[in-house]
Amino acid sequence: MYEFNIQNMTCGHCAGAVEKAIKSADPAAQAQVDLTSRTAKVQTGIDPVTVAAAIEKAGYPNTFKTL
Ligand SMILES: [Cu+2]
Repeated sequence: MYEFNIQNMTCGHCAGAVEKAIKSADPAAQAQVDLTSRTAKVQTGIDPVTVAAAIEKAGYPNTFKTL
């Protein structure tokens, strides 16, 4: 499980775009996107760097840590 801190995620549309980006990187990922804290908790079996890159490519620079 990883927690991503996501910049520029300011509305429901952004949260949807972030979730879509996560799923595009790993269709099997479980994602809980939280707009208020601008974070996403993600359960994934793939390299989190790949997930981070997909989120960034969608327009949301981010950092992540392992939970
Ligand atoms: Cu938005």
